Amino acid sequence: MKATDLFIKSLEKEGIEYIFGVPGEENLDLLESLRKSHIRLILTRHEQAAGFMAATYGRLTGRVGLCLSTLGPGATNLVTSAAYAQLGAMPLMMITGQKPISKSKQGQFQIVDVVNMMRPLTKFTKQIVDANNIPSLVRECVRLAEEERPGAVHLELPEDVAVEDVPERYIKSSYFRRPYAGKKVTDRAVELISKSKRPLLLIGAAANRNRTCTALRKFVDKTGMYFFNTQMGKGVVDERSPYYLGTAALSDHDYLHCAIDRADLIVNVGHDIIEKPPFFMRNNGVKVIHINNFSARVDDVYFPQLEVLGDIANSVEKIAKGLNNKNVTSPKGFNKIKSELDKHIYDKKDDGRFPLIPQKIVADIRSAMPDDGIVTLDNGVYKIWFARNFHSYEPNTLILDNALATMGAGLPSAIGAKITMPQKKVLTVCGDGGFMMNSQEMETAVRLKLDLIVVILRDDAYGMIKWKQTGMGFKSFGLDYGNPDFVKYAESYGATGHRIISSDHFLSTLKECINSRGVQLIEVPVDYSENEKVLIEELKSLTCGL
Ligand SMILES: Cc1ncc(C[n+]2csc(CCOP(=O)(O)OP(=O)(O)O)c2C)c(N)n1
Repeated sequence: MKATDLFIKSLEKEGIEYIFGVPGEENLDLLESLRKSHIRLILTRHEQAAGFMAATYGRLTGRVGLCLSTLGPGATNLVTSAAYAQLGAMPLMMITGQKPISKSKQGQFQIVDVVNMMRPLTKFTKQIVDANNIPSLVRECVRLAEEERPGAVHLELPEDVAVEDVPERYIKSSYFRRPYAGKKVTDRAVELISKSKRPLLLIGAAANRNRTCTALRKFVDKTGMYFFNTQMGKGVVDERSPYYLGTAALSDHDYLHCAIDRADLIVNVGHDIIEKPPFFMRNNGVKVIHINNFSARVDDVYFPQLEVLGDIANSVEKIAKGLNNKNVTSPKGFNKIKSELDKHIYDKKDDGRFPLIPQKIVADIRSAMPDDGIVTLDNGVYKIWFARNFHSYEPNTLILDNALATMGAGLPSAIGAKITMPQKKVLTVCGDGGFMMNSQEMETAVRLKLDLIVVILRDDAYGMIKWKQTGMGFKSFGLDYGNPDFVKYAESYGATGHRIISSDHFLSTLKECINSRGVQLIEVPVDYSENEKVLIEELKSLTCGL
């Protein structure tokens, strides 16, 4: 069998549905094998975007997402997506081409040591030097990418290995269960929780798995323990719950921290410090129980006193059971704080201001999107507003990156989400800066005939950095730019463009777009004076006298 046929067949046996990518001449044998396969090639306009799409597929399904590029420049373009998947714990497999190992007539043309370039960004990276190893390497890559903590893996396929003739054989995945935490440690957790006067539950990214969501929803209902989440843990438990205190948009000194500072115990389910810290641990401060698949990385801001390691859902279930006959005292301490928090965060009167304020943009998107609709975010200051003000009702319905926090991922991850879950409404929110970093993927979305809503918040600047610049007391400098006419830009791709011209116009346009076919781009002028007013001035005078 030709090596590339064996490669593609091995991927088929792993259940791979899509390969996102930009082929180069070094991938042409693989492409020919792919042509004969039922795995669908999703051709993109940039390798980075292909990586973001594949990683998002991985994030939403728990199964590895695949992307493809050529050697040298194609592979270097995958670097950011590798980091995105690796830091964000998304199962991603990258396949890159390479010149023949044995002899090449092209000298060192386009040669970069891709395998080593990928080393700090992946769980595994290897050049295939013998096609006989393809079945085991594919299995090993899929296993590693999907296993907790999920992440990125990379295989390089040189042109001469790609055409080797090899026997057909496959390696099947083994049946396995993740190890469970022992009774001694879950009993210890039960004891700490039951002795605590003001415990709080923290829900992080690794809790965003089906079984864990179910276990946590039951845990909250049963114990009445108040909870907050990290940005990547949004939606694990329905945020309409009376026990939801908020999402850590900032690491410190936000309203939510008034509650966190009063807790004497934080039960951390699934947060690890690769995501921006939701709060800082301090010596002699709050105690933390770390419940995760793996041990905590110790850090100046995170040094838990107890670690419950093993399958998270199982640990949560065991602790819930252990708490059966014990009192959890949390509700008394936090109900007043919750109503105060809600008042400060959500009760911002919309005075019909135009350009729109971020709070209004968030509220309109929430009210227009169905409960299970998926919103993906690029990276900009609006991410803080979404973290604070957007209620997620279901797991993985607010897809944002608070680990690498890269710009440019919003549109590709929305495309990846729509391909993965075509039955769901998908909307992306991008700043004008982040959108323009991968806006070429509008063509991909239009070509694939996706129904997608692209909201661009227009402030003609790198707003997030402007906010930080102001916060640091510097004068405004170096962060303003111009933009294309986004409506015409959308139309030039065959998409539909809308420009918001008044405050009420946004919600009605959103509703229209959600019920329309094709790619709908909405340009929304945004008034970011609220960043300074609320996120700097108001929080500066926050005293937590709740
Ligand atoms: C690839 C990348 N480059 C730079 C940054 C640093 N950065 C974070 S937010 C931001 C500005 C984002 O601007 P925009 O997308 O317009 O959103 P806004 O904050 O204006 O809403 C920058 C430059 C980053 N996170 N990622």
